[in-house]
Amino acid sequence: MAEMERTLILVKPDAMQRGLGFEILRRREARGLKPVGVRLLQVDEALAKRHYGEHEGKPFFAGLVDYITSSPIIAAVFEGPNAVAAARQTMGSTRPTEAAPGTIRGDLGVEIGRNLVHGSDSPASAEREIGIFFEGQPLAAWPRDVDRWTFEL
Ligand code: D4T
Repeated sequence: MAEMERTLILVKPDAMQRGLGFEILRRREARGLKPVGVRLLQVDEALAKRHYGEHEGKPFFAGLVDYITSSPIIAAVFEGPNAVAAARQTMGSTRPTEAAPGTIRGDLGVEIGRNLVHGSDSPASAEREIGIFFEGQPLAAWPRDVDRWTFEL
């Protein structure tokens, strides 16, 4: 079996406003990834800047902070073999018009600044981002009866 990983998913404000929040989580769960943490929260400016720190100074940064703080979001942690790559693939390219059909962004989005969802881009980013969004909150390590039918255990 491939390395077991955890990844952070954010359902962004546009997806929440459009009633797509649980559809976006459902696609991860249906793929076989196991939810081990879920929160609904309002991101404030400080949290947005912590999460998107690598983009500070770029022309789209102010819009990005306004966007991510504009409505509540869902932060979720999913676990599985190759969870980071699987979640990124299910999400599609950052620019929705370049995202493959069948992906969340390819099926549901048109604008890069309204691209519905975030997923960690590496196991190291996932660890950092889970630390930001689930600080002090234990994740659930739970055995799922279908795990052996989904993962090569
Ligand atoms: P996130 O981080 O939101 O999951 O998106 P990606 O990992 O797919 O893409 P990213 O880090 O390169 O970009 C972060 C975020 O900034 C927005 N953005 C990006 C934008 O509004 N205009 C731009 O030109 C770029 C490059 C979209 C995602």
